[in-house]
Amino acid sequence: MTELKPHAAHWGAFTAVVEHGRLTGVHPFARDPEPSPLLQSIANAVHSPSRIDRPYVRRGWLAGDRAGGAPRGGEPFVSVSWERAIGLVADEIARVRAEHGAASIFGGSYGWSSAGRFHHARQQLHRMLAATGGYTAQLTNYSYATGMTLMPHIVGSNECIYGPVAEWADIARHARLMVCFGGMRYGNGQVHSGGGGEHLMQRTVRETVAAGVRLISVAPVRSDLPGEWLPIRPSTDTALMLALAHVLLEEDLADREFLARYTVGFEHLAGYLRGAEDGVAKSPAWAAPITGVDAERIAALARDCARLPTMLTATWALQRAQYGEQPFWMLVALAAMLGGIGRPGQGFGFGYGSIAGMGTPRSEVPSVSLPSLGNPANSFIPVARLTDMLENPGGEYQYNGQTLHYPDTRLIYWAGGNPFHHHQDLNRLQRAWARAEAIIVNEPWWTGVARHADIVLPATTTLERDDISSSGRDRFIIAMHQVIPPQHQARNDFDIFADIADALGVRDRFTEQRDPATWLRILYERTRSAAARSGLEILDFDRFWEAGFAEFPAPSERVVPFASFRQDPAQSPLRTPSGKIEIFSETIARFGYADCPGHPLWLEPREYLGAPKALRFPLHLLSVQPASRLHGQMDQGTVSVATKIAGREPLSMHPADAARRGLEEGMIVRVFNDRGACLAGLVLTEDLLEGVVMLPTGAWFDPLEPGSPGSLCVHGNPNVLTEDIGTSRLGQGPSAHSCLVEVERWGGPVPPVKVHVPPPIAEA
Ligand SMILES: Nc1nc2c(c(=O)[nH]1)N[C@H]1C(S)=C(S)[C@@H](COP(=O)(O)OP(=O)(O)OC[C@H]3O[C@@H](n4cnc5c(=O)[nH]c(N)nc54)[C@H](O)[C@@H]3O)O[C@H]1N2
Ligand SMILES: Nc1nc2c(c(=O)[nH]1)N[C@H]1C(S)=C(S)[C@@H](COP(=O)(O)OP(=O)(O)OC[C@H]3O[C@@H](n4cnc5c(=O)[nH]c(N)nc54)[C@H](O)[C@@H]3O)O[C@H]1N2
Ligand SMILES: [Mo]
Repeated sequence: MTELKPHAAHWGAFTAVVEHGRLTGVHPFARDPEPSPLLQSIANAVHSPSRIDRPYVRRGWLAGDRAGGAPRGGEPFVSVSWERAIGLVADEIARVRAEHGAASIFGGSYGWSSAGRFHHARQQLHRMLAATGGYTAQLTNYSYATGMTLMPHIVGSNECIYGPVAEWADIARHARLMVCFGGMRYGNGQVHSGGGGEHLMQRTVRETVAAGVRLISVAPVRSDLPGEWLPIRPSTDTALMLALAHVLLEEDLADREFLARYTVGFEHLAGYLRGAEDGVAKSPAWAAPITGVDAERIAALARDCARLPTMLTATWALQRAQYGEQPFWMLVALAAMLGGIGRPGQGFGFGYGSIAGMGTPRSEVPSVSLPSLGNPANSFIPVARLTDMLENPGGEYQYNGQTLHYPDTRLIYWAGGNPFHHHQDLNRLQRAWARAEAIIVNEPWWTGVARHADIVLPATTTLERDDISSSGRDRFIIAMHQVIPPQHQARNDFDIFADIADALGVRDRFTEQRDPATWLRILYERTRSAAARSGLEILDFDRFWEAGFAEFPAPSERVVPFASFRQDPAQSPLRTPSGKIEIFSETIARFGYADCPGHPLWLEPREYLGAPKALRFPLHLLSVQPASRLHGQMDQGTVSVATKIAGREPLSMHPADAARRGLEEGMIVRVFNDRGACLAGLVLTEDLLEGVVMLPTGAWFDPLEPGSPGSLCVHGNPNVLTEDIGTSRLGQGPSAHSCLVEVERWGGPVPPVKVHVPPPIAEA
């Protein structure tokens, strides 16, 4: 018997085809103009051998080892009953809180979880830990931590980063030039956080070009953007933007009126551009050797920007690098010099090439989401300071003008995220990880984080429960009907946490005495009421559930960022100290951070092609988002597997770089630096700047010797290579894109990839 059921993932809505209790296929949502090919990976991921079939405990831990002794990952697991597992978890949470305080439980649990907004693993974990006494949380995200810490100082809000940003329709109508730092990766446009009914990136870009907008992609990689490619060395965009600004200044092309009326501190930047203090004019001739972009071309681009109505954008990737504050701040300064901010389709906005739904019409109705419970511990770290925290209990550090101290972490609980996917310098993480006394993970699959845990609880996937998909960047809310029964002994995170809360005596505080069906109805109706208050009508819950989706009508008005500010800066000031755009920020200057002073400037990263270190490691590694999966999710799915070379993640390289090293297409290579090494399969392409290599994130961490930090990853996870440092003391964001490597032929026998089947299991 074949059944069809509506469902959704971060990579889109679909109809699930179910036969005899198994998912056998998916049909893309009929209303989606550009459904993601990633949908094809779901069926074999859900039914894959890499599912965790029952609760497990690391053998040494079960025998009483709490000191971390052997680094995790190298010891077999022992299966236990659900009852025993819940008891162990509850006892350990109670013990650690009693002995060390709530802040010693690290429950930040960063990660994307899955699309369903009720069974959102991370949110559910936070609610359980809050209900039972508190935990240390993580602030901001890996995506744009640095940008979102900076922007409130500069423009008073973060909409320019995550939206709403200027709409594509306005860009098409009003801009004539769009300069895209980081290009426009269509692969990234496959994904909404929370899932979405519509993917439009390719169509909107096509329509923008057809409307006569000239698109320029400034990037180390020739991206999907139709139009001109201006290749640039990674991490040097700030130098290019400074040189563009220098031309505008010296040729009197800057909009002085705009700068005077809407900004503060331009004179500081102007002095810096002219070299008032350091004697170095930030001219195109200065920027050319840094960026690899010809000086004439820089000057011509500056003149074009001044002559044509221009939109400036940068991908979030630019700020995931050391000093990542600078390109974002400088992009705002450059847009201010051009004077288009607040006009339809001009100015600046980030992330158009980073994720689905940026610049497409959206209604200002909050998405369906699970409310949080207040965290009694009131303790947090900036998201990417994970290893620093584990290494320095009590240690002092700076963050955005504050002096803070790391908590003394004893217990780590992760649900819905994978630090062995997302964190930088995994060998360093692995050593620091050994310091915790207990690590508990809920996961559907044997991912890196599950393999490096003490207690592993098998979670259901979205297909095994009812839920609702909803994203702030999409017009559709999707009913996610349960498609298949829970696989093996998997349980819903909500049920797992309800039982843990129960064992700790606070079940009702966690559940609020509601079952999942009641929660779904309540969460949906909250969004429906909010919509009604904005005059928007959507189906009631029962009709929504029956129809499989609800749709918001397209908003009647377009979003024009900074329009009211432009119209009347006195009446509609920005939420910055000056009420204006801060090209110089007194606040940031007062922090006294040499790595992020009062105005945007060029700071030389430790790792980029111009750094001394490039003599030893002469290739700049970009670990971009994978087009073939979502982060580490569905790495075992058909789409991801099809891209691998002899089972390894593909590393892209320019043919000239390959020739210099005697490498050929399809070879297995070793990618290395002084932090680690991994294997990869070589792909040659002229779509990369020479000196740059690209290895997408998401190949599951597969060390040759599990449990031995520093061991070769045989699969191709770039985070064994990346450096784990904050962007600066201001943002403290991840710096994954600042990474130099060398590549050589792998001469030896090629070890098998073992990470897509379960780790060793021992008899109890
Ligand atoms: N080098 C480098 N590293 C990067 C980046 C980069 O550009 N370069 N990008 C960074 C960015 S922007 C991000 S957002 C992060 C992403 O990092 P993560 O969000 O941590 O990556 P995911 O693989 O999506 O991890 C989500 C995990 O949740 C699990 N999961 C899914 N559904 C459920 C569920 O219902 N219950 C439970 N318990 N678990 C579930 C999945 O199996 C998966 O392992 O990576 C970051 N890391
Ligand atoms: N298919 C798929 N889509 C995804 C994701 C996924 O895992 N899979 N992840 C989602 C998530 S969580 C996020 S945060 C977004 C991330 O979105 P982004 O941060 O935009 O993603 P990246 O793919 O890291 O980089 C995008 C482009 O930036 C360029 N770039 C990198 N460094 C530099 C530089 O120094 N200078 C210039 N000029 N360009 C540079 C590269 O050309 C690269 O193609 O993607 C989202 N979309
Ligand atoms: Mo992200």
